[in-house]
Amino acid sequence: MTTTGIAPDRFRQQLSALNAAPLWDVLATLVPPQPRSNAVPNVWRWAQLRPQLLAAGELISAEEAERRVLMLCNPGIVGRRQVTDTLYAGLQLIHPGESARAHRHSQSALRFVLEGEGGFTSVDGLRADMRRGDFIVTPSWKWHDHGNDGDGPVMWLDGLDVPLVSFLQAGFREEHEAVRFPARGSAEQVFHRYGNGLLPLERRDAGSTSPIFSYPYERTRESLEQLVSAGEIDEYRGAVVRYANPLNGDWAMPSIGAWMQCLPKRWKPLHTRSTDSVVLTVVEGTPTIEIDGEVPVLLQPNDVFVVPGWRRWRALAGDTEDAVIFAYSDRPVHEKLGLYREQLG
Ligand code: 1HN
Repeated sequence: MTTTGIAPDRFRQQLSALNAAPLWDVLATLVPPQPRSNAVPNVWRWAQLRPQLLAAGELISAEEAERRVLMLCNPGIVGRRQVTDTLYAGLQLIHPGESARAHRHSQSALRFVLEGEGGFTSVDGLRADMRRGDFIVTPSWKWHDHGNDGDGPVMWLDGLDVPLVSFLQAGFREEHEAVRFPARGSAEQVFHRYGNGLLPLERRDAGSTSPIFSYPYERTRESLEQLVSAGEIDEYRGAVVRYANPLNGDWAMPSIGAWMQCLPKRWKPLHTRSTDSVVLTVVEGTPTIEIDGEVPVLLQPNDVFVVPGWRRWRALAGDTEDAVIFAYSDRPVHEKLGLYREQLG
């Protein structure tokens, strides 16, 4: 009994009927002393998923599926449609001659090309050819369709901010009337206008996503190579570059940050932890991921790995070859909200 004579259970029932509840029951979980991601560290093996993706290719066409994708489902998250608390990841397949029809949505997407020749994606009718290791952005609300002019399957990793946009209930989606958005040009045109350290004289472009939407691996690899030979190695991430928006120097996408790291062989980085959750895949070599409290995981090319936020970790190359890792995370959101924290060492 309390001083007012109400039994605690009765009190909670009365509150519940009034759609209210006592904060003191849940304060510690509502405002935890430090982040506790629902996601768990996990590896998706390319050797296991590639055959399943090809099997999907026999079950359904890209046209029927709209997007023929295997979602990567974090085993720690109920509902299993997301790879971290805020991010989505999937593996997409497109066969020669197929079309993934034009649509647009407010969710931002990235493509990281894993395998195949002749694939392409178009953003508002500007075509980007897809080669292994290329990073391609589909900005929020831009029309996009994919195709394959080659003679074998093309596969890539999709990264989207779907869970974040669902949380905000800010999602819209539209189908284009045509399968393909009318062709207008190529990603190279855009590079010549906004890349090369050159920009249009007058700034008429708004928008929070980089106008450059294709970052070919050839150029990224060259930059990493130069950093490694110049000895410009970050103690935590090796030689590292992030994909940038040339208009403001920010991340290429407003909600997802992406970068590429080259870890020299036999080199031991220091550990870090940060509030963002990271999805990574291996481009070259066979790096090991060490996360505190977990068994180290040796990765093969195209394996996908998730490091949930606020876990102390590092990625290191083996003894015989350098490793190259592509990664994306929700870091830009943490930064914009003033929530980003990291602990180095
Ligand atoms: C989407 O539009 C694509 O355009 C891929 O290729 C994956 C996952 C969720 C929602 C939209 C694409 C997607 C997606």
